[in-house]
Parts: sequence; structure tokens; C-alpha cells
Amino acid sequence: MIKKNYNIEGMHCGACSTGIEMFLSNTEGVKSAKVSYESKKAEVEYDESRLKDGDIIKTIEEAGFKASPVA
Ligand SMILES: [Cu+2]
Repeated sequence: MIKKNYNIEGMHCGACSTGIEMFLSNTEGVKSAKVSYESKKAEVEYDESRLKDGDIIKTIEEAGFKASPVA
């Protein structure tokens, strides 16, 4: 398991962050996802043998938002 942080663009309320959390949580290989509307960040814990950085970003984009890894 690996834990990574992402910056998220395009959220305008707490429902957006909850929606992204649910979207990520329903993704196979994701163990946990915490999204903060206040800090515009996501903390995702996932199985690195099944998912890559780019898969997490793609999943967030599929939910309708822009994501980039926190350096
Ligand atoms: Cu919203």
C-alpha cells in the first residue's frame, strides 16, 4: 500500500469532495480516500501493484475534476 496526495482543481463545495471520495473508494485497488474541500487536496491510499499514479488522476478526472500529484 502506498499513500499519496493530490491537488484537485474544480471543487466548489463539500459535496464535490464527498463525491470524489465515493468515486475513489469504489475504485478497485483503492483502500481509502480522504478529500478536503478546504485544502483542495486528496489523500489516497492504494495498492501500488494494481494502480498507478496516473490511474488515480484519471479516476478523479472521470469524476469531473482536475488532479495533479503533490510534489
Ligand atoms: Cu460541489
